[in-house]
Amino acid sequence: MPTSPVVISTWKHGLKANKCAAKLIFNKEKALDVVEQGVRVTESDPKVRTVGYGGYTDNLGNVTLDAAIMDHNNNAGSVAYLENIKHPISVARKVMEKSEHVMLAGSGAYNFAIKHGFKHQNILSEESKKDFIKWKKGKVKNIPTDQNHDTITQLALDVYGNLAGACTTSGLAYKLNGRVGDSPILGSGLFIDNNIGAAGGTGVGEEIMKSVGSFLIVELMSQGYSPLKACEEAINRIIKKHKNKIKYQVAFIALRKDGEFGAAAINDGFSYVLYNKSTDNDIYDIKGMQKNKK
Ligand code: SD4
Repeated sequence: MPTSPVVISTWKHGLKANKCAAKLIFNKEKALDVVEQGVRVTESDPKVRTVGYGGYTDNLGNVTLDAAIMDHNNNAGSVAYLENIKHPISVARKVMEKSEHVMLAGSGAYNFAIKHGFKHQNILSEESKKDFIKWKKGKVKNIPTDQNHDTITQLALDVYGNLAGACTTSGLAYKLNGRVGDSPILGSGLFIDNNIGAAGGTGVGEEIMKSVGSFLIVELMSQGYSPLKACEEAINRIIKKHKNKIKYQVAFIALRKDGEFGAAAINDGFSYVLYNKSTDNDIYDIKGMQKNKK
């Protein structure tokens, strides 16, 4: 019997990506193709300042991209510190399908992409260049939270009952050159177990990596936690480790094999977009779990 499809994406800006993915999944496309096509919408959008083309730079003025993709057969691919390629998610998929490896980084990832037909492209937008110059002059101290934590992570359950996920980001604005976040690290920014469920993260990657958040959530679901409770437990563990008020954001989304979903965040301000049999790409705002609000 066909499964009722579900697509869930992080952040309000995930709306366009979710709409694209929802259309594909409704038309019985496979979850893997759906999430790749879905997040490519965000990678192309220069208005989304922390994903793909138009993303904020690192501290040297370079746009460096991280991405990962995982399917229902436990196949995975990822790229880290990839420069001058517009669609890192598609390179990640190529790594998964055309190499014997899971992860490629830096110039190796770039050369692999070029070898497989991707075009060298300048992905530094005029706006990101101007912002970098302002930041260099000390005119920009902090990027507002809502503009600096918007990795797109998208999870999908297709009509065949299979799960897949993708996440893609330019990482933290003005990060130290060479910094890689959670997004390309399997189990941190993304994890899929087709027998259980899928999970993905967004926000400060250092915290997500140290808690191996996405793997934790899938593992908790395998122990009987609902997707919501599993996301809350992963967030709570981060909160508990910090005695002081946490000013930054970390958020997780989860999707179980049966279509049940959940999300949780440290602070207010996180939202996700959902498509399923009862919701047509509606945006849901999440209340932060931290008691001592920033
Ligand atoms: C990272 N989690 O590189 C990603 C990007 C993000 O706040 O969500 N930025 O840490």
